Amino acid sequence: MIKPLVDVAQDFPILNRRINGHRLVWLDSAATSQKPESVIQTMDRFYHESNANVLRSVHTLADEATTAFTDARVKTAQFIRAGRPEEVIFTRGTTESLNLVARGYGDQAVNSGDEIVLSPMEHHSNIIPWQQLARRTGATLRYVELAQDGTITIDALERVIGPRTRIVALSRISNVLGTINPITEAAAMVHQHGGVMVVDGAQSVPHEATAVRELGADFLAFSGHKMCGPTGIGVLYGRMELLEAMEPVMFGGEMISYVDQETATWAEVPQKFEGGTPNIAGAVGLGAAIDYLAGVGMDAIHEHSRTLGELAFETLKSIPGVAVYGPARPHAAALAFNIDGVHPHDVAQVFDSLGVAIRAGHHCAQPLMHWLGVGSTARASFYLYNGQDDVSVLKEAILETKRFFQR
Ligand code: 7TS
Repeated sequence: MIKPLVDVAQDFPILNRRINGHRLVWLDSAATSQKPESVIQTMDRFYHESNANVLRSVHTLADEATTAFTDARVKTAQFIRAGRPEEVIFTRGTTESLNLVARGYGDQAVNSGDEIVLSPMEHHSNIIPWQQLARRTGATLRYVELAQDGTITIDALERVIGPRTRIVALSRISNVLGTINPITEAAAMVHQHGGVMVVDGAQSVPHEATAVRELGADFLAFSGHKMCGPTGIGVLYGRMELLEAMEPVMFGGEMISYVDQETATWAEVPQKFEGGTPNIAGAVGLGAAIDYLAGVGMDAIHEHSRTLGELAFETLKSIPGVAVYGPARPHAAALAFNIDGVHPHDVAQVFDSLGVAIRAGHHCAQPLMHWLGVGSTARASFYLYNGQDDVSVLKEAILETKRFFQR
């Protein structure tokens, strides 16, 4: 019996809620995770006791707030094994981080005739910034071909990565198929041609131990809210020499060194990219989320997510009239499926009546929906507060949905 990794009732008060007369079963963590009590309390304490703006004033609260904010950056850097804290730039989330790379790095490094390599399984936020970059520069987008089970093979990477490739941008883990992509191999190929590897870690950083340099990531984007942290805070990691060469894209207070009426010079990295008052409480909350995840252990979380993902895959595969997408194994914590003859939105509606929260739709991955040949899917996703019970509830909810629509 696979149990949740944590004391759910104590750590996640929201999961004690009852929805439509049933225990809330949260199978929508790929959209956003629930927040542990420790994160909620840390943010509460920050606003109750230490709130002030950071990196400017010298009074006691400013000092406390600045220390808390700076500590959060240090914790985040250690969590992904960055070389130094300054390689962590705080953003609003994965979307903003990827836009920042495409603008700040892409506009300088990419020229007409260059190629940007993506995959059809990318989230829209790892496609559209590159489409826009290609438009601005005259570069070409190339898509790696997916194998039948939705995986990316080394051969397929070799076919698209070449001397013209300036950027390869791939998710480490798909938010729809649960595929775990061969980033290290892709990075080695693009590095051979002098290009850079951009990793969308929105689904992977919450679920596996991340070591950016071993992974081969030159840039890594992720969001706090999918890893037990608050919304509105995210990270762009970048290798220091790339960040130093990169242009800022948000201009204003705190990102400058010297300003006169006509010109300005930039502050050092990371302040250069963090114009304006940052999301201080968000960063502090992210620090608390990292403490919480590290306390449980990222290797244990990875094992748990994979075990539940694979169990759910097998369980759903054995139900007649249910299509399950993505590889059997390794299968990460997100699982897309359809029930024959029932629209995914109707599936989600019946599930909600049973207290089960899933997402239905295109999951911000329309090119992947085209590749799958469907308009949309239902999706269940798991995290450390889910257990085998929840896989059983998922199966029961599917059987109930089938009965409901057969009546
Ligand atoms: N990349 C991936 C792989 C994602 O799963 C998401 C969010 C993003 C980027 C964007 O992250 P954001 O925090 O900037 O919004 N994915 C989902 C999802 O699957 N359902 O809701 C949001």
